[in-house]
Amino acid sequence: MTFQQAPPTLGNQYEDDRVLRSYLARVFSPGVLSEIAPSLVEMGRLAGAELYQLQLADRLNEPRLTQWDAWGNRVDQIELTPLWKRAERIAAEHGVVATAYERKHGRLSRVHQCALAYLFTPSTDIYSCPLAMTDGAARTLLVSGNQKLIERAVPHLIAREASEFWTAGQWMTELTGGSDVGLSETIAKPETDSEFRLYGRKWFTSAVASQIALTLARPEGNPPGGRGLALFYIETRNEHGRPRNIEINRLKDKLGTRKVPTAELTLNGTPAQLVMGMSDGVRNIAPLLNITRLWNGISAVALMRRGLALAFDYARRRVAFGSTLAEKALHMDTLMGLQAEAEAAFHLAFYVAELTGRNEAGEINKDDAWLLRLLTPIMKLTTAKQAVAVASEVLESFGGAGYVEDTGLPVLLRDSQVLPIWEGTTNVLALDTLRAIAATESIAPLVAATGRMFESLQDPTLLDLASVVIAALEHAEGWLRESQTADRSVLEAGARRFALTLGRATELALLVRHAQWSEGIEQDKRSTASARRFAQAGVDQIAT
Ligand code: MFK
Repeated sequence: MTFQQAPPTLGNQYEDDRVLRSYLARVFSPGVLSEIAPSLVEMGRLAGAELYQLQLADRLNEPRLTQWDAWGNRVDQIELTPLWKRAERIAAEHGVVATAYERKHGRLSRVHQCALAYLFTPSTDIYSCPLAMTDGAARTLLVSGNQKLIERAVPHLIAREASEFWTAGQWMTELTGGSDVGLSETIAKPETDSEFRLYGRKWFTSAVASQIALTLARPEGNPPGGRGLALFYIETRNEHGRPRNIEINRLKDKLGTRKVPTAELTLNGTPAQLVMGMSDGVRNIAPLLNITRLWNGISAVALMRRGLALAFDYARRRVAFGSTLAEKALHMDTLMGLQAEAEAAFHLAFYVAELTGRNEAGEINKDDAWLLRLLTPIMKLTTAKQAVAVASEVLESFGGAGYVEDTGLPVLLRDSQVLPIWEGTTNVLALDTLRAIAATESIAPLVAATGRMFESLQDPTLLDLASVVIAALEHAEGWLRESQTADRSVLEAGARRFALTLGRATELALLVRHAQWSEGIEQDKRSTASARRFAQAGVDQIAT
């Protein structure tokens, strides 16, 4: 009766993260890295200590909706949990959105911001959801050129003072569906040229406590379909904190992301301003989709990293059959397989962050712009699938403890499971991959980009792994050529396998490039080991 199991613990989540630190050392100059390092050390400290403890203590709390006050007034107030209130303050003060817009380090500011988000996310129970939408809304407004709305909202969306900080919602999904957004039924009735009132029901609106939202609605008389929708800006509450002709009907009872107040809404004459154009709402909201898809990928790698940090720590503490789990070859073989998946996913997510930063800084050429458009859905769908698989194995690596709620472990799996669903399911994004390729009808720029990644390879193992990438991309190219001449259904049926093949091949290419650098500069062969292990799990998914 004297045995007591030590729980897993976390250290500084930046200092302990070999993959993040090695990557940042490659992409940043030493001078810039020393400038940004204090922000990362501090976020790593918070994530491993104060926020993690608060997260465990907050485990049973959930947001609460109060629809009526004691005197019969409709108030529709949302009370967030203590963890989320703290997370909002920390996110603002540490610039988890702002860093990307302040551009202190040019195009690499996006990478710095994603590194902050990566550290922050796993200890804040998906507070990354409102932050992703806030970031996406800022980007969408800036791209829209609507000066009035830019001046009104963007300073709040990127504020560092918590009292000034606003978050944004992205209200797209209706009862007609979350994927086929063109079916949306919400109607916009004009009051002036730019001011409208919206009438309709939004069925799945995440983070409904936000101060503003971007949404789609059909101006009266517009044709059906995505082109007939227009993009609108809403300020959700009046000066008394009451919803502006918005009824919050209920909060969703979801498998995971339980801290996120996801709601069903009725818009009953909600005042809204036109952001740009009286049509093409789907195209105009695309910058928001692409930013939230980037956040989805960063969150996927962040959750994988958290699971593995706990699993590796626990392996050193847990004794079974005469030694610690860390001394068991089979246990460590299992964890190293997961590590390889997480590491490969990390490099793809951060590569898309690099491309996003270059695009935002106006420093991108035509081929890389195409690559960004192609790799954003591919990265989102590939990393999301990896996150679910890794989370499931992480729970198993704890045995029964991984299945018990008050260890704080099961939430990793439940929260990961949202990643392939929201922001475009795997199949919808696989079809988006075909849409992205339509202009070139080939993947030649991706083949050229991976070829450039292999230019300085010397290690024979890495050269072998490069040939795995080349073979997978050749197979994918051949399949694309053949399928383009066949019935459209052939192309669509294979789209998921095609997209996953491109995703895994690009992950391997990036990992191989990094491994060569790490061997040369850091004398570290761990990335090479991960690359080899990742390739063994399979890259080419195409069925002929
Ligand atoms: C952890 C953090 C993660 C963040 C959490 C945020 C939580 C938010 C929760 C949610 O709100 S989830 C709901 C998110 N919804 C989606 O992601 C929608 C999924 N469905 C799609 O993405 C469909 O593919 C789409 C709605 C875009 C299809 O609609 P349409 O009307 O059939 O689109 P169409 O006609 O193919 O494209 C219209 C235009 O948009 C085209 O341009 P053009 O007008 O110039 O021809 C497209 O090229 C363009 N477009 C579409 N997707 C694009 C894009 N452009 C750039 N990037 C894209 N991704």
